Amino acid sequence: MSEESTPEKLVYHPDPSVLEGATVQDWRALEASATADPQAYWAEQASQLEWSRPWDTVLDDSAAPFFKWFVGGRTNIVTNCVDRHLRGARKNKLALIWVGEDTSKVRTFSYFSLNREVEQFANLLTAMGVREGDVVTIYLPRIPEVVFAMLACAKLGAVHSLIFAGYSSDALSSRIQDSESKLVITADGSWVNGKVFPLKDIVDEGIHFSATVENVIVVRNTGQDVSMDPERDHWYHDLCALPIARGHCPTVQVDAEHPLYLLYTSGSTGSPKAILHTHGGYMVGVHTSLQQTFDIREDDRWWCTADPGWVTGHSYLVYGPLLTGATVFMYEGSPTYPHPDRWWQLIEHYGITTFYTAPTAIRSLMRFGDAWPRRRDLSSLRLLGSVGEPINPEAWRWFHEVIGGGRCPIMDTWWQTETGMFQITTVPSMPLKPGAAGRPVFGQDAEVVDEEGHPVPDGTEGLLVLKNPAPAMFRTIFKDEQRYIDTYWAKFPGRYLTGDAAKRDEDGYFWVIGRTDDVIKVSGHRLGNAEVEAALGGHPAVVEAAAIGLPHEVKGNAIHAYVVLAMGREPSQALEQELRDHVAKHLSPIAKPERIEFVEKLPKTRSGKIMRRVLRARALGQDEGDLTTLEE
Ligand code: 6R9
Repeated sequence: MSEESTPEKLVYHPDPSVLEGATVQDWRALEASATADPQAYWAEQASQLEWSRPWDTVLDDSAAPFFKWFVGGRTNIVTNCVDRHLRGARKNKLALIWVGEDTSKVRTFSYFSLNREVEQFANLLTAMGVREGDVVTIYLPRIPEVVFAMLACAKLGAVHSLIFAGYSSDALSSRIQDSESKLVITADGSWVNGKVFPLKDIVDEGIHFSATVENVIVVRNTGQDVSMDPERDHWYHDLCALPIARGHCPTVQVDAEHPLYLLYTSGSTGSPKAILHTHGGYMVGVHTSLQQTFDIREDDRWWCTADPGWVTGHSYLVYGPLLTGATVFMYEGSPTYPHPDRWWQLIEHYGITTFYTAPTAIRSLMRFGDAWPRRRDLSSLRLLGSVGEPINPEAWRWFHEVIGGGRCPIMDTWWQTETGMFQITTVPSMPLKPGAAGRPVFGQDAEVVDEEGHPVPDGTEGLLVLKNPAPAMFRTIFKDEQRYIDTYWAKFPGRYLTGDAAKRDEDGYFWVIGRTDDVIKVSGHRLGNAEVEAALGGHPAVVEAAAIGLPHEVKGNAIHAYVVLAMGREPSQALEQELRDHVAKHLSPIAKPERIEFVEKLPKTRSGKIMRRVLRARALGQDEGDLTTLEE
């Protein structure tokens, strides 16, 4: 790869070898034609997949911002992730290689055996009464059964709702209640750095007062004793031994707009919202974006380190790579346990070719020095990827040089739970700029605007908006259409408000800066200030709390909280620790505040809204800005 230096930034030009046989050869031509007619472009992409009935209309925007894609078309994402591969040369190709935290545990599945597992799971779901449109909650760690369960739901036209297996029982319970699901799929536990995280116990607590849950399927993973309610709880392996588990299970053909999944994500205010994705458009968008950006080849071994509980896991650990017919690599554990070379060891051992991870992980591994990766042969790698937050140029260079051996282009993919697929990124043939996500994907257009919605000059920071609908974009917020309109479409009608600040440069590359709303990305995980505040507020010593994100060297952002104590409670280190643990227990360990400061009162507007912006400015020693609305 050649390097060209400009005064403020570096540009990397792809090595000509990257272009040999690449999916996108002439990106300028494709960009121009997709921009000229996005619908024709998307129709062309959709025709690469299987439909049992072709669509009549590519995009129906008559009820915008409620968009419909491939209207009249019928398909199922599983037809395209699994079934179609069974009819060709991929039947005996490896679909999934799974390695446990104990790396002596390895399970592999060809597309043929993946299908057998999915059919079995789907037969069991059918026997438990799961029908088209029903919501099934999945609370599983990174084990093969999470893939089987997701695909089994989709196969039947049921809607899965995954909950990150690091969320607490309170978070689980509110999501189950909101989605009214009758079935929960979980495991006895998950391995986290050599210790068991007790998933089943958390489920028991979380559904204790649930009015809807009738059945719980429990996958044996960690092997410790768990309590089983004989009426409600079923071991997965016992169910698999039943005759009903056997036999062919047809893939239900659904309308393109049929719901595929709900995924709860944090917003600016209140409780998490359920983002709704559908079969047809999502399948087309995810397939196209992965194929183009990571130029998936038949012999690739694709590793996306995300957890299935986040959108990256949905789109690019499970659905995307299976849609492209790739071999998915999945690792149960974390990158630094038991040693900080675990990932590099796995790349070497399994010959990973394409590796997609988050800046926070790169920064945390960088701290351990070059010796760990240098001991490993990483020459199988061909392409690298980054997601979840902006990647700082220092981490980019380390990833590029030390992990990618200076030869692997890095695709920095900007997107969101809402967009379902990449929206701003590069393809391997484009020049790269460390720290810039790149250009809007083909068929998309983006701009940076001021508070009034006027585009700002290149190089100026402003609000990032997307100008076109995209097939993989969410359709609505489940049970809250008004919130869907208000949050994303009301500020600048006709344009999608991303919630991020960005700059565009003179080459049309977008540099994403970070969230402008009350959402914090902590180690790439999306959390809401309000959720952390609610968790703190649940502790009897706390009258009021405010949570903000402050820059952190490894995590990108870390949570800092300000707490007003109840009468008679004294600040102490022990209490600070107790409150941090309280958040870990009642929301998630990933949400544990870095620091808690005890204060007499919080800065508020006259109408009583906490001014987090003021707290942030104070903590960073910056100008506090306009304080005219601050109460006396
Ligand atoms: C995929 C995912 C979305 C928010 C998004 C932005 C940040 C994601 C990024 C990035 C800079 C990138 N973000 N990718 N920022 N460069 N390549 O992370 O979805 O969890 O919904 O978060 O993540 O702030 O608005 P989600």
